[in-house]
Amino acid sequence: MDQTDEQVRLLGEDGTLLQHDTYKVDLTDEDLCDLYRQLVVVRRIDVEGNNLQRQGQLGIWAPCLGQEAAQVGSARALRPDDFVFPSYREHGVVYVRAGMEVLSVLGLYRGANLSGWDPQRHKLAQYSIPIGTQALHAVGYAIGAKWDGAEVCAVAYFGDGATSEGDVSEAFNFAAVHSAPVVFFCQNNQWAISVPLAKQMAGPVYKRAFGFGFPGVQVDGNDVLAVYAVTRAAAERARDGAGPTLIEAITYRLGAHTTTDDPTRYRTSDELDMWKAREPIGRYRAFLERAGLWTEALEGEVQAEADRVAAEVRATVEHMPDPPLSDLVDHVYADPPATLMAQWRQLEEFEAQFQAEG
Ligand SMILES: Cc1ncc(C[n+]2csc(CCOP(=O)(O)OP(=O)(O)O)c2C)c(N)n1
Ligand SMILES: [Mg+2]
Repeated sequence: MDQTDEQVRLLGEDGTLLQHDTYKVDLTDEDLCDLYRQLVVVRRIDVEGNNLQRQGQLGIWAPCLGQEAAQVGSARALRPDDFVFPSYREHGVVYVRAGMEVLSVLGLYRGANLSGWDPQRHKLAQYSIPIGTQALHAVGYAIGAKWDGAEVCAVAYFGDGATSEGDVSEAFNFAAVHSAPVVFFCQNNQWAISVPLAKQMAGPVYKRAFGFGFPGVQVDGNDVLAVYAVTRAAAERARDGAGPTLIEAITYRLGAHTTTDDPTRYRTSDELDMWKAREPIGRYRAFLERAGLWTEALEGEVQAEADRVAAEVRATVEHMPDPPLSDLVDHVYADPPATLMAQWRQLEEFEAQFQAEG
């Protein structure tokens, strides 16, 4: 992977399969169809997340609408023993890696758990809300794995806005100096809440890697096959001991930043329409049709699976119990300080009043 100005693409916007000298599609027909299922199911989970928030069942939701190919393609390229460090929008990564463990993500956004999954179970760290911090976590993990002689890589997912944080640059530098087996996966969705790309940077993200001493590659993030191929190569490179890679996946956040945000206040409908026309699932379906793999039967199976998952999401989320109040103070300190315990006792007394009132 040499420095290049080229954006890697394997699918034309009409679904035509493109030839590439370095990156090839080597998935079986079955895998190609399964990829479609995952894209459709992830979009459906995301739609349910939005709906459940609007119905008062979730406190907030961060939609991944439009970013399904970047997430599903990259996550599918990893091995079970690689370790993933997501930000807060990677529902597609979670679904591919951990299946219905994605329910824990909805629980997190409901306020019903504290990102309650065991990171070791699926080699998947908890969501990271402080922007960019997980890039450093991934590098630390990768350096440790290298010292242990483990043939695995760590993958850090972050956004375009995160690259304005010192943590991400520090992570790049540490990874380069230690030749850490890490893949930096930047989903450049053009916006950091209401801040457009042009106000964050004057050059493309992937080129920064060369300044730190490792390769960067830009990929069409709405092309699931290109994302898969580029991520697989970067992960193999890392596991082979050749060090980090920065992948910049060019995509677009079709939804709001979160359900608390109104993007009509800061971006034009023309821009949105342009990106809607480039959304990843229609393009991939067009590819399957051209390849003779799309059938009514496949569509029926995929939609039935999406319906089943959506029903499970709704039924589970609506019945998630409230967490115990003590979650506010548990898990914070091994030895809680007296001031915190005093506040906790005050809160208990306050709550007890209402219990007495029934
Ligand atoms: C350290 C830190 N600073 C500020 C915020 C508030 N914040 C939440 S999301 C966000 C924008 C992030 O944009 P980007 O990295 O492009 O990710 P995207 O939301 O587009 O996926 C900001 C500034 C935060 N969560 N953490
Ligand atoms: Mg962004």
